Amino acid sequence: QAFFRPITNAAPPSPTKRQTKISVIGAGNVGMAIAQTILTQDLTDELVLVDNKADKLRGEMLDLQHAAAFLPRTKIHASVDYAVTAGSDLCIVTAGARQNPGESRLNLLQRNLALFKSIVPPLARYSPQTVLLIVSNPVDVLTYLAWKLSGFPSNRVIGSGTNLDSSRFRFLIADHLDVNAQDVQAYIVGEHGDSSVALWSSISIGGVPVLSFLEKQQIAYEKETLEIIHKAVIHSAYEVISLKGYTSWAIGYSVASLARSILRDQRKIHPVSVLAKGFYGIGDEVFLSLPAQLGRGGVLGVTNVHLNEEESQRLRDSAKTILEVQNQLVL
Ligand code: 6V0
Repeated sequence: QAFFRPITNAAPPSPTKRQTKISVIGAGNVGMAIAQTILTQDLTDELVLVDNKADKLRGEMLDLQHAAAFLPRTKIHASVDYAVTAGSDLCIVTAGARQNPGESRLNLLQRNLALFKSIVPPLARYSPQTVLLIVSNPVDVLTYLAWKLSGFPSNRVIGSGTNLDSSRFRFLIADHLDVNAQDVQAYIVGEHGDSSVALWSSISIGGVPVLSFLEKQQIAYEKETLEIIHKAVIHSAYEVISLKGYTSWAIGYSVASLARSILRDQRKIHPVSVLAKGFYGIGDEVFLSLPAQLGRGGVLGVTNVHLNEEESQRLRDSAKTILEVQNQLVL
């Protein structure tokens, strides 16, 4: 006897309602923080986890499934086999090799390249229409590699880039001025790393452009103070890692915000890593963060923010830094 008795004359469910599916590759600290934020924010109908450590993966899957009574209903699957990702709308890659003591960043990158060769082609094969969102570091170069390895158009390959750095930046400015970080419009662009660029000239709070306001009111501001805030942003990841061993919560929220903008077609602007060739005087095939509008098709466009001469130069230098690493890779 069935638990529910079916109602008579029921119409079948509408065939037009599409279910959304997100796959997260790498069930480590970052992948799991992203997965849990996606679940609590009800962003998908189906969530898939993939990792190469079968036991840990199953443990993480069960642990999330056991929260079912407290969460919106989401089907959660996990497998070491990429077939489980078939038909994903969004694939988020957080798998990464850990840096060995004394290992150079370049050597680590070379190992991550080998790893991406085993991850990206099957993702692209099982979900040819998916948007790829890369989180593993160094994120800009790995996003470039994912673009090459997938053969996807560049609008469907995105790196989480400086979306997180910009949130740290907005937090620090908000904290400094005692305002709400959501009212602070401020972008860090360029490399997700030491050569990132803070766009001071375009910062506004509640619609008030900050630097020109200070100048008009003849309020002196120290350039060093601005530099200290930017340096604090660059230093934040190192600080969190030295204190707790890894970063997770902020990157979890940061990537969930990108997933929402993409899957819910929010057309929201995020500083993320995109193919930068042709923008702001960058002539090379390099991925770095620019304020980009995100929607169902991935990257819809890049905002034409006004950069002053110093900011443009720093952005081109940042592109050069990434390119130098990229060119040393043996593909
Ligand atoms: P972690 O906790 O070591 O997790 C990595 C996971 O990847 C582990 O569970 C591994 O088992 C798994 N893995 C390794 N190889 C494979 C493979 N071949 N196939 C499938 N899974 C595999 O690291 P953590 O989660 O802390 O960090 C993951 C990555 O995110 C690192 O590269 C970080 O540097 C990067 N981050 C990027 C940020 C950004 O803003 N872009 C922010 C934080 C971390």
